[in-house]
Amino acid sequence: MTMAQSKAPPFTLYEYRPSPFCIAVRIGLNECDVTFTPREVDLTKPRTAAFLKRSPFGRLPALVEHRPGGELAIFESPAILLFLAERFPQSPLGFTDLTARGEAYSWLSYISSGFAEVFWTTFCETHVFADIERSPRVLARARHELDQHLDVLDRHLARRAFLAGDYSVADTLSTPLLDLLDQLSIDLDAFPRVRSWRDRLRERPSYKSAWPSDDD
Ligand SMILES: N[C@@H](CCC(=O)N[C@@H](CS)C(=O)NCC(=O)O)C(=O)O
Repeated sequence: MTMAQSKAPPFTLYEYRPSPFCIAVRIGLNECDVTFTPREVDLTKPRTAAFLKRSPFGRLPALVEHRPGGELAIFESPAILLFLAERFPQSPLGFTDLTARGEAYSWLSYISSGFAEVFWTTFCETHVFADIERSPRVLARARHELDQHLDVLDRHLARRAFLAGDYSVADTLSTPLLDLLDQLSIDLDAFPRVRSWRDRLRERPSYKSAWPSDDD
């Protein structure tokens, strides 16, 4: 359980704790000061029919809001974060105006597609695939592309503290991915503004309380 009690209806987060997408949703819930029940799903076991109703492809995270008339289930981390931004407009995830909304949508979309794609290719080639599945050519190309993405991000962040100006859902989704950069031996000295951005994200209370305690 996390953060202070809120008046919001209860939520259940179905998660796989090491997943950066699940950690991003935890951070998002914390930003909204929402309490939730965590439910770890064992990825090695078949998903139950009840779970597949909530997340049709069996993937994590999935967030359920329990309402008097039934439940609302949302899957895909970007959709969950956008839902939280709309559901809790006064929270730091809420949009101040249409401009903020448009910019946050753009950056969230980019992080969840372009950035995540090249990031995962690099990550799988170095940490997930067995030796026989690895391709030095694919890895070299993905690493090169990842450096290009980081370079664009670094220049973008020269003029702003966060991706869309103010803190937004795009930063929430980025945070756990930035954490994993260390495992890819990426030298952030070459991208100092990305490093400062990551430091700012790590300073947020929502980040510090995103990891479950043993009591959870
Ligand atoms: N695009 C999805 C990705 C979710 C995802 O890939 N989750 C992984 C854990 S990191 C998962 O559920 N894997 C199990 C499976 O695909 O069956 C999101 O952002 O929520």
